[in-house]
Amino acid sequence: LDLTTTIGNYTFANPLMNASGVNCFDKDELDAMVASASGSMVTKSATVKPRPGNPEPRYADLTLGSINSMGLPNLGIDYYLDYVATYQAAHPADAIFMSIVGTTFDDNIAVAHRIQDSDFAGLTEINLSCPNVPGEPQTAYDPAQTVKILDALFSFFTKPLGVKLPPFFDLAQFDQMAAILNRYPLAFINTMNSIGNGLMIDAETDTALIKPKGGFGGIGGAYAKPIALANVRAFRQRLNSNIRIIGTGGVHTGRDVYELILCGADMVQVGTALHQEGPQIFARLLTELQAEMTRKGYTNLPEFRGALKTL
Ligand code: RRO
Repeated sequence: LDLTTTIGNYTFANPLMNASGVNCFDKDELDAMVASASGSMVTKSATVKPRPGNPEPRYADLTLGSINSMGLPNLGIDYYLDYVATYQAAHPADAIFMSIVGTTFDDNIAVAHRIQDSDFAGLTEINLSCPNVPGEPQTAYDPAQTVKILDALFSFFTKPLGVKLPPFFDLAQFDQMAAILNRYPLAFINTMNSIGNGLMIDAETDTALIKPKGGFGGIGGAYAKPIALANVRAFRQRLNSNIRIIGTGGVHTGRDVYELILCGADMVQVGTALHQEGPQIFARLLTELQAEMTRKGYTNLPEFRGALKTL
């Protein structure tokens, strides 16, 4: 079976990778991603300066998924630029992604300049959807702010760029956001980030499971899957065909990967399940994806990408 997939001029051996924030904080975690069966990887969303993130506990697992309010802990853009420079020298043919983020407009631009001015030759994902920095809204829920940032970015940024979006829930929101995104030479979008500002409660103590923001945090895992499928499908129906889609949300099995591709995904990221199972999950997902493709008579991804049937 041929599992290759492309974004821009980059070809990947298979569509699987981590979701930013999971298994990508430091060299040890990133090296484990390199050693895994994934087709690519992305670094933790990096700010100009290192950040410690929010007070703990700031992550909890539940049977159906996870809640997190990490608060953007990261080692700073210089750390990740160093890592990818070393990686590129050792793996010149295998492109990876860097995730960047700012907590202000100016910081978004400053961190993107650091990538532009570096030797990084992979893909950049600007995170417009972090739900967990106290006092800061999720950028992409504000269309005017999204336009302002994209206008500024594309005035100087010439490397392949994509945006990480939050989930949307109304068809008018998809229309509005797709019309904005179609104005820019984006290599890809990534839909979606965690579902912002959920709340999970301990049944014995009646206490919120995580500390930051009074217990509010981003929801991932199985809870997210139908929303992720809908977001991939809705954007694939609205975006220019040259904008690729990374599908993220609720992937635990090869069937979940298959369904995101059926909705139009070019690559598929794994967050909560990767955290729970470790990087060995990629080998399992590939085996299960291949079994599902064989069961349906497909030999490559384009044969069923976007081929969702409706009634
Ligand atoms: O670090 C986080 O709290 C975090 C980020 Br930046 C994000 O984009 N999504 C998420 O669920 N957590």
